[in-house]
Amino acid sequence: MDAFDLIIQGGTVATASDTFRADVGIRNGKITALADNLSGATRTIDATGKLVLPGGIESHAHIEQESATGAMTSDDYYTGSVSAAFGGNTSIIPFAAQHRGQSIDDVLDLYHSRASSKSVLDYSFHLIVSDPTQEVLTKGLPKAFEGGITSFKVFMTYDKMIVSDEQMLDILVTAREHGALTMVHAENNAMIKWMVKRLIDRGYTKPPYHAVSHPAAAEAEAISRGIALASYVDAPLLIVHVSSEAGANLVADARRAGKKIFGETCPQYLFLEADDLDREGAEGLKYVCSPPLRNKQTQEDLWRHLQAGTFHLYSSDHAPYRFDETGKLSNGPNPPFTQVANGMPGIELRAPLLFHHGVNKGRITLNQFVAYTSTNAARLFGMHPEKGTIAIGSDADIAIWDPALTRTITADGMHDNMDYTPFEGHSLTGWPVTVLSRGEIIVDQNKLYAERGRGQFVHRRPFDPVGYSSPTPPEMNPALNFGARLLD
Ligand code: DUC
Ligand code: ZN
Ligand code: ZN
Repeated sequence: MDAFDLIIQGGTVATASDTFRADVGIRNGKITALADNLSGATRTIDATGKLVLPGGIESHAHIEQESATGAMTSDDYYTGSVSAAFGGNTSIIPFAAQHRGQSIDDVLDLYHSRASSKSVLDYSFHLIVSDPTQEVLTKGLPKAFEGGITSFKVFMTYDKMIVSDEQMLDILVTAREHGALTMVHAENNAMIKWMVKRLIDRGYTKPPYHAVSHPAAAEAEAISRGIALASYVDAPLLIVHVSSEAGANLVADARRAGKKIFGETCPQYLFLEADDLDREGAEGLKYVCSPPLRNKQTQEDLWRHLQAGTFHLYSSDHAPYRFDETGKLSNGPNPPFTQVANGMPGIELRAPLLFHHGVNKGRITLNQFVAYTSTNAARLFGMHPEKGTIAIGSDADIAIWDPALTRTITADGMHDNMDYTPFEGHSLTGWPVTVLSRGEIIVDQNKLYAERGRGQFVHRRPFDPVGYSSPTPPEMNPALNFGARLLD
């Protein structure tokens, strides 16, 4: 019998820490050898001149998810995962959203059923908690953790999703007790609503006013408050989709102070800008997302923070709504900015954009690229080392990249269920050409080989705070004799 099912020969392997020449031997879906000149396989892939990287882990995507206003994303778990695979990803962690009145059990049953029959990639979910009743805090969330869902998101804005500061403290403490990671959409609801009203009252309804109504100050206030709440109960907190310099500075300050605060930014804040909202006719609606696009200076500020290590994650925030009556135009051909679904697609382009603008332009190293697109997510979300690296014993989740391949982005060339891409016409060098999931070739030379529903649920471990110690005990400790175990 052959020693390996598959050998990837002649490539350059890169992990979050090292770059080296090695063949990769795969057996039973796992990496079993890394060495020069491996032989004895049923099948070989010639990776000469190519990069052999851990498959990407897309940890922020909205797939087959209803928003609070009822809008359904255009991608289901099939098209969303296929698009992710063509972008070099091998795992996805979309959101399972609780809307008020729903039990956590029902939410998870629904999302498990949506994903299991369709996803071509391995998957998990972050739970969105919008209704933290006693039942949810004491039964629903603990059961979700036991079921391998060890992270969830809360919103500090949107009337139908927002949690109060008290509710957020309840969730943070519950998460801390179980070893879960809380994620937060941090924007100040009152500041946004106040400005929205003033704008609409004065007739400012076009897409650019979406950005005006969601100022960086609203993000900074909420990030600052989120950090204060999490620090108060000594719980870890991940600030998702940081879009402003003020927000990034707050994350950096908290990290410098040794707090268990983590940050994420997204391609749209590095590669697009608020001027895109001012495109001809209704085109600007394609660029409405929250937090909104900022300006060129902010792009530079966020790059600086990415280079400096402020952020752990770089995620697409894929939130696909088509440019038709099922999506962006569901309230007519020219809706005011308040009546358009928030979000844009990007799951397929996340990693290629960072490769081109980051690695090729010398802004980040190849190893940082691997960390941002894969390893850090695996670590933060309890999937490492099965996922997120190339090591003996890890799952053979691998993306083989051609660093010299240049392609121009078109909506037609994407594999999602969208009718536009906000990156139309951008030319990028460096693309994944072959993608393996647990040793199985699922994408090769622009062709899909994956069966619908082949993806497996990843039962994630708790968030591991080792190495992220907090320097001071929480101020509230003395008052917590009644429940000290919550903060032990
Ligand atoms: N938050 C997200 O994370 N994505 C889309 C819209 C939003 O508010
Ligand atoms: Zn959000
Ligand atoms: Zn999102």
